[in-house]
Amino acid sequence: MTSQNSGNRKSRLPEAPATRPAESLKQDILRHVLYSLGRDTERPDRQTVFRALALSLRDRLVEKWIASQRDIYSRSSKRVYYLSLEFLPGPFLRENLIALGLENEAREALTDMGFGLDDVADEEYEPGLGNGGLGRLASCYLDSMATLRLPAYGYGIHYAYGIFYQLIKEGRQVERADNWLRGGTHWEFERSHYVHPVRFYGQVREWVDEQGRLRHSLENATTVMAMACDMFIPGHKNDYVLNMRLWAAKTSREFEFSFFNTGDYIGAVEEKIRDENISMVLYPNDEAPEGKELRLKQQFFLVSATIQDIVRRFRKKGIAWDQLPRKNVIHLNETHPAVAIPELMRILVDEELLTWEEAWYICVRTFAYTNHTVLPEALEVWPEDLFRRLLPRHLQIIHEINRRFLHDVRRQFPNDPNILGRVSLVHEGESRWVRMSHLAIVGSFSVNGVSAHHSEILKESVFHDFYKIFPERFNNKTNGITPRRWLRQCNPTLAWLITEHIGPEWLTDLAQLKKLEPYVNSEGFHRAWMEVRLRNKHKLAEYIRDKNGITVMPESLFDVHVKRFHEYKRQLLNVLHVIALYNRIRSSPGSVTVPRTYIFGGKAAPGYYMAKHIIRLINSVAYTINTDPRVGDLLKVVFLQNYCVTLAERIIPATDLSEQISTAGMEASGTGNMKFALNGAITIGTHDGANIEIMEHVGNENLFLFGLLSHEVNEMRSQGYNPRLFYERDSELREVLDMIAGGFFSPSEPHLFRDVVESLLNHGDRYMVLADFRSYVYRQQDAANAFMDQAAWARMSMLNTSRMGFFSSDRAVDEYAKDIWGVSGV
Ligand code: 6GP
Repeated sequence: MTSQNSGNRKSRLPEAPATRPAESLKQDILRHVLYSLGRDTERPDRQTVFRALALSLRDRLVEKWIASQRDIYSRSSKRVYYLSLEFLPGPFLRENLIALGLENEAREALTDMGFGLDDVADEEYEPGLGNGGLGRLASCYLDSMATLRLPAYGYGIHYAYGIFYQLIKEGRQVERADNWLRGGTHWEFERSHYVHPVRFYGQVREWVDEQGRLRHSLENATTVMAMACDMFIPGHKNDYVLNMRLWAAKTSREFEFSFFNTGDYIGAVEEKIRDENISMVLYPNDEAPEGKELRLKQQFFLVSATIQDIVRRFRKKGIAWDQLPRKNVIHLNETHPAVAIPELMRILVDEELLTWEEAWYICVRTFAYTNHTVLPEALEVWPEDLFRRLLPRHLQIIHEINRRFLHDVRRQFPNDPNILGRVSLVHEGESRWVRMSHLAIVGSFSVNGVSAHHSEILKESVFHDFYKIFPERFNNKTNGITPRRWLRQCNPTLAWLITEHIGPEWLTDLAQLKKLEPYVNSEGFHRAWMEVRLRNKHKLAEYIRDKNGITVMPESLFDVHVKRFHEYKRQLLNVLHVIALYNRIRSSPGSVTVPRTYIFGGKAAPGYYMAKHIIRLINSVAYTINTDPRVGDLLKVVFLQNYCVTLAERIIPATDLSEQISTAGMEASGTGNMKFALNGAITIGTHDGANIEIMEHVGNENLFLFGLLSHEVNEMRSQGYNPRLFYERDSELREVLDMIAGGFFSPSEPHLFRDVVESLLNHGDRYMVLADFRSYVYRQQDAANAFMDQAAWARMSMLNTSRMGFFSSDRAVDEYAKDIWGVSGV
């Protein structure tokens, strides 16, 4: 029916649009298949259809982005710049469809073309531009900033290679380059005419200008260009889109005529390759980055290009520099971009000719810093020599910041001369190091931790001196996760069930999940809830069969430990318990009544020997157990390779028990813990990071906490912790450790895992695995008992979901906006 022939029915029926959204989407897809991708529209393959759909959505995103930018500009809003060396957005297709409200239309359009939306979505290869928690948090926050319509920009690096692709070969982790760009990008705009010069190396020239001022400039610097690549982040059904701008390195020579004139053509090309290396690869974390010149270069590359962008936008306003903090806030995600502080000082003092005092006044009102770790080895430091060579002017500025800071501290604490050495921005000893966290604290008006517990630890121990100096700067912002990706998208059937009962408002106001509580006693709801969960488990079981060739029982307890591999996260504690269960099954077959499927996943930094070794141990244990006929269906152990956002989306909705078992005091927050609980998994965890707040929200009776508290960890250590005592006292533990050391799981290499046991028994067990073993085993037994009562388990599961509203990244970002940034939605 067309509108022309609708006659007088027009008044009764809503007017049909010229083309239905699904039809217009289909036309766009076909247009992109032909004109953007150069393929035949008759028989496009799935990958082509995926790309064309992505391009069709990008069209819609860019329109909304332009409109959103105009809004920000016309309101002259204060802007938030979120600087992060890592973003881990995951695949975009489903998320963008949901945000744009086009899921059904896309499904219809694709069906029309003979494709299924799920198959097409599976064609997407995610950009792994982050290591783990920190990068994923940055992406959740961008999603919330867009949903809250904040005038915000994400800034990062367009790495050509993201986090490595992990293969498990013969039980071992093998790393492969992650060439995420090989199929081209469909979501971004490369702005090849939009570049900033970034200058490294060279010498500082000091001179006196005509007005008698002492001036500094950099001579003989090497210049690399930063080119913007923009990706769009839509808010949830609010027509608002913000920008994640990622910088790619380009040689400056292409921007100079001399490139074509040079006599040394190959030399020039080599220089191009060297320059463009800057954005080539993301550094895997956990490895000591000291001395990695390229990493420091990356940090400055991001910072310099971003500050130029910020300053360019600010200049357009034509207002005085002292208004910069009123109009902008620059958020430092960890210390990785902290060189932004001396960089802004340099621009204000050296280029804009402000006095030091004027410039510093602006800086400390512009920057805010989030700390994400208390592990001493992860607190960033750089050798002073390297700094001097790469960024000579910045080092001078850091020294001057430090001189003035220490002068003030000396006056504030005249009776504590040792404090100066402790808080100095430069560690002075045999070798000299620039301490990036000290720089970040001194140069920011706000310093926050990422869970209540973590923020207290910062004040009480890690940054205690700074807390005495600047008490007003310290605050807490407990992490959050976006419910759009981590419930609506990854668990659509559960999301649908929830919406059916309480309406869709929870998607942007997660506290609404509370409204589920009255249904907790409804039998029908129980049944539906558990059916959805079981269906999710069936799907994961299929995936496991496809990928690992292992058949697992969907009805068994899915006990899941997925996250980066690090000793403090204690995957080792988990596997010790798995072995203990195995022994119980072998020695008295009736003693284990709840069948379990253990699922592990996660990457270890390529240079982290012990973490990789633990991966190998888990795979060896898995092999032994899965092939032992006495075990049957009672116990299965699965290691899923290449844990990433896409895989997390498969695993989380199918999890019964979520392992969050870090040594107390070591996990700053955790965000995986939140994703699992939101999807109705029950946590087994330590009193650490955000686990503590999860317990406060869901109720102590709806999760399984165990183990030492962080002050007990410290006390035990200071009293001289002796792991051997635990070994000697606990025969079950002893048997497990003796089996590992004796080669039970590595018969062809009996000594293979001896060093794992030695790290526990003879090298101090830094992560208190043995101290927590017994209470972990007890809590695991409680979990198994609880699982036997499926109705009670269902109740716990529903209560977890319904009480997780606090952990939305919307709440977290709203707190940042109000308490730190001083911005509101446009
Ligand atoms: C992580 C923390 O380990 C994790 O506990 C937290 O949830 C996450 O950050 C987000 O805040 N830290 C990192 O990934 C990291 O690289 C330097 O810290």
